[in-house]
Amino acid sequence: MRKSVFVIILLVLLSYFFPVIELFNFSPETLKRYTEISNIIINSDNDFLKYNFPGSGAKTDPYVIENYTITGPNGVISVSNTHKYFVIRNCLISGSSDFGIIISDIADGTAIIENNTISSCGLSGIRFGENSRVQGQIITGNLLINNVEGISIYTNDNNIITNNFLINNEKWGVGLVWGGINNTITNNYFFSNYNELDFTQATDEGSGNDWNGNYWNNWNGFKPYPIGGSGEAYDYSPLVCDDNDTDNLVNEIENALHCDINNPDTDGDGVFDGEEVESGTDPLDPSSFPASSDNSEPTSSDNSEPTSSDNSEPTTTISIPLGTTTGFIIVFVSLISLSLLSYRVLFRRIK
Ligand SMILES: [Ca+2]
Ligand SMILES: [Ca+2]
Ligand SMILES: [Ca+2]
Ligand SMILES: [Ca+2]
Repeated sequence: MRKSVFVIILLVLLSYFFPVIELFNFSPETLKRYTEISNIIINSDNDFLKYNFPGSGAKTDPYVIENYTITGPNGVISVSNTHKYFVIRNCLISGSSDFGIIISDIADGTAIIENNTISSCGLSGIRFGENSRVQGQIITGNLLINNVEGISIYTNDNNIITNNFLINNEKWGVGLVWGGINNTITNNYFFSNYNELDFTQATDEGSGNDWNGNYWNNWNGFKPYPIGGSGEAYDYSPLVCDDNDTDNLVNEIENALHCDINNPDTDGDGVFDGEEVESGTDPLDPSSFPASSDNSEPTSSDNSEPTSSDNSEPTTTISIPLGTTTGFIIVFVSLISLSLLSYRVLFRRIK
């Protein structure tokens, strides 16, 4: 009896050190819509048939790869060597060791990648592959958050990247790498994707690409906004957006993340929404906040009442809650004491 109590206590304490990383803060009702799958690998037109996707692959009736959840280091949607038309839509992909979605060598203008949520990938959330032809495709309405790179297009032309949310990706929100011409990158929302080399949120190593009309949270207000990389590109008409509650997160991004546009601290943990998103913590989860932040008292000066977070369906990822340093020390000491105690109890039993 005592032993099992100790085991339970130990498990609870261990879970503090090795917390479960919840991938998506979706309601159970919403999750019913999705099918879990380990990955989707299409390497020929015939491979579309293996998965029984709806559609026929015609331009007017593309294959629809929709409503899948894919998690873990081997989780990816990969499409290559195809001529059929297809759409990848409303998928949730998280934690891949390299790519969320990778496309290589497909027929021009055959792919639409829309409204997916892709987070915590070790390389690119979406990549159009190196040394392969991926041209005239559309990437729209996706949320790319906490990846190393948001969207990376390698040496390819005429792609359209629009209405995406590029949030807190480490190297860049969008990168046109090793070249690429006549790509259009417009009406996207860039927040805190800082390229360590030049502190801009995007990079362009090609020429003739159109970067006009995006939102950049670090734009200084003087046109134009410079894009990094050798292409010397600029956004000549950056978007200006409203931030109702002045938490540094504009309304459009708050809506994309299901935050409250009129409450600077949606989850009431004392840290503003903008700071949470910039730190990679969850603005909808009061147990997730930046480890360094002192959230002993709310930083919100207006005392708007906490939102009941209605029944919106959050799309943001949840990062690992680490707690405070003090909490860490207390738990560490308790864990050691309890381990010693349970060892002594077990040892006595055996004797
Ligand atoms: Ca705001
Ligand atoms: Ca807010
Ligand atoms: Ca908060
Ligand atoms: Ca939080």
